[in-house]
Amino acid sequence: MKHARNVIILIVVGSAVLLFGVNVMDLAPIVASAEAQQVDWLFGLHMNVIAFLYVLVNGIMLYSVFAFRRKPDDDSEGAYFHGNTKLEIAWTIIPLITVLFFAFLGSVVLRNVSLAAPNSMDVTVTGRQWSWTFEYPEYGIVSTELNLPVGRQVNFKLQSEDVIHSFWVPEWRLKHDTVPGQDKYIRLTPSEEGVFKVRCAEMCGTSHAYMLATINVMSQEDFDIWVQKKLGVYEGPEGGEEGEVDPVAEGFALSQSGGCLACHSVDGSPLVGPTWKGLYGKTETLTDGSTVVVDEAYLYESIVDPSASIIQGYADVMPKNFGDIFSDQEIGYIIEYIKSLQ
Ligand code: HEC
Ligand SMILES: [Cu+2]
Repeated sequence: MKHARNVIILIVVGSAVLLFGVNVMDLAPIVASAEAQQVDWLFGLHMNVIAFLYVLVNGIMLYSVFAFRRKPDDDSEGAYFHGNTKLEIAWTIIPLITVLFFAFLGSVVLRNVSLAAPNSMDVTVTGRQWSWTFEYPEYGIVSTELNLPVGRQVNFKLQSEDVIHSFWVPEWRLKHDTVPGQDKYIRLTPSEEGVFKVRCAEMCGTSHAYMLATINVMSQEDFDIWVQKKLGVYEGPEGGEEGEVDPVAEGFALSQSGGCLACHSVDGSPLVGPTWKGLYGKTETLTDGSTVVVDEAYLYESIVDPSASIIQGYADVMPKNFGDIFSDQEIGYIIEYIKSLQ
């Protein structure tokens, strides 16, 4: 009885300390979606149960190791016993009920976070080695940044053009694979304005680590303005900074968000594609043996129609849809950026 009392005290105190620690530590990033709250609640409940079980198992084990260790002058054998039906039934039934209860809670949360809202907006997310693009069928827009109005549910359709990627936004508590040949759907309601990042959470080749895209969650008004600007029909007051765009800086930003820099270095080292350093004005040899001097027209063609001329020693793997993703003005900025890399 003395041992039972000691073990119970050990487990109560140990659990209290560990549960306090687990709940005080704030390891997760901020919560930026409506769904994240329920996910965090379920996750927290799991952590508490796991913390208790950890103390239960290790507490009993450590106590036994110390309390029942062999005494120096005692060479007798321990008591023999076999089986304990009540105990065995208890340690089968209790975990079974616990696991079933969590399965139930999990299915309730899953149902809640995947309910369709009446005004949800469709966005098609396409992953490819190594960039993301976002299509808004409702508006006829394609973008390399994910801009969304705060508070409106988004119905994401996830696709991949090549290998398995994973669409991951920690602040939204959202992660879902994109699988070639399949459409995956997931719903989410951004609840915080701000700038976040999409990361790829599935090792997908050389530049996997650079497969990032910027998310801007903004007010409905700002989103409407962005849509109009994208469509080229914006008539409101010109934003102050709009007049003084630095083409090279803009080109750099687009090259980064467009995923170009995952395949093209700017320091002279060849990656999957040729480096952009010193590219402008250089004479390139194509696969058919012919040569071409890199000028603006050639750069433009290489970007919108990469298959038209393949550089010797490289494969025809550059994405073919940059002409749809970028406006001619944006491609102009990228060309200015490439020209600046002498
Ligand atoms: C998946 C890798 C990949 C991505 C992403 C990519 N490229 Fe390429 N790019 C290549 C490869 C490989 C070549 C060489 C074969 C060819 O000519 O198509 C190339 C060739 C080029 C060339 C011609 C280079 C030369 O040496 O003549 C230009 C210009 C270019 N890319 C621009 C871009 C821009 C701009 C982007 C982003 C909007 C981009 N690329 C994104 C792989 C990529
Ligand atoms: Cu990826």
